[in-house]
Amino acid sequence: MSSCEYIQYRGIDLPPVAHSMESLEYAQNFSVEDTDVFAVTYPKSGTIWMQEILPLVLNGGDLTPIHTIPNWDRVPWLEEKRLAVVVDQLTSPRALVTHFPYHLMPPSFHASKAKVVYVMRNPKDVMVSSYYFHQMAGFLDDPGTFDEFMAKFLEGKVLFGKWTDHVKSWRRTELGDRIMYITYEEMVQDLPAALRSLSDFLGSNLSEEVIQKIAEHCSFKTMKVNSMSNFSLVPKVLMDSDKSPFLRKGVVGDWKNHFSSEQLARFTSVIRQELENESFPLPWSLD
Ligand code: PPS
Repeated sequence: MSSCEYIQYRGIDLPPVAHSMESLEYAQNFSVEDTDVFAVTYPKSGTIWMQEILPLVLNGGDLTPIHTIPNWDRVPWLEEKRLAVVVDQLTSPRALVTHFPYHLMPPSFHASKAKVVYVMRNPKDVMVSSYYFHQMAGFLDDPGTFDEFMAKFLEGKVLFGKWTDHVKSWRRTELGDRIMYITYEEMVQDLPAALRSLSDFLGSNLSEEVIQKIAEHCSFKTMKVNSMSNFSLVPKVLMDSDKSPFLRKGVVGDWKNHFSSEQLARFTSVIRQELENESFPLPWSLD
């Protein structure tokens, strides 16, 4: 099994192709503005989908950004090296993404009124998506067998640590109406409805016509052929879509094609135990 060198940062492992100690320091010193909007996700929960959606919801449906700017520069990751390069080109209101758990957000975020869209996805599908991503991404450890990868996922020995720690960290009553929770599953089920909620949350006041237009341009099918969004501009040595495309299946419940009944029982028992004292509702059954 091939393994990669990762940067260790405050308890999490990160690939040096995207992150450096300087970029992480930059994130900590980043000056968050009140008008900023963060899409926050545990990896493989719908990050690039929100990177597609947010600029359009914020700009009234102008497609220029998704047709001319690669997603990593259009809606940069707070913790990645590219932010410092493109920060001056971002127009207000700025949209950013981050995989940071709550406690790693910079001080200026806490002092600001910036809004957060937290996207959560069924952890079983997150794990399956991540398994294939580890096969195609040359900068990540080989995942090994599905069973081996499941063990690493449940122990949190994967990028950005445990899924349960991440979702728990972002359940913050102090954020009040600055945070909106949405699930990948809701977006798959009814994207126009999800866009209406986002439009309300962000005060965009979009017409139904614009909602439908955004839904069409942010569909899996359209994003899969958009070179600004499908990572086809990335060298094959870093992302090999012949092994597995980044926009792989885009469905709910692919875990059913991968989990044995023993793996399902093990996975469910760990997640259930780690969420035992949490009161937030899960939109899907853990079983
Ligand atoms: S990353 O690496 O953390 O940025 O990955 P992330 O973007 O969070 O997650 C990738 C998964 O999201 C799916 N995806 C979509 N699904 C449905 N519709 C649209 N438009 C869409 N865009 C991205 C993508 O296919 C990955 O899921 P899987 O299950 O692997 O297909």
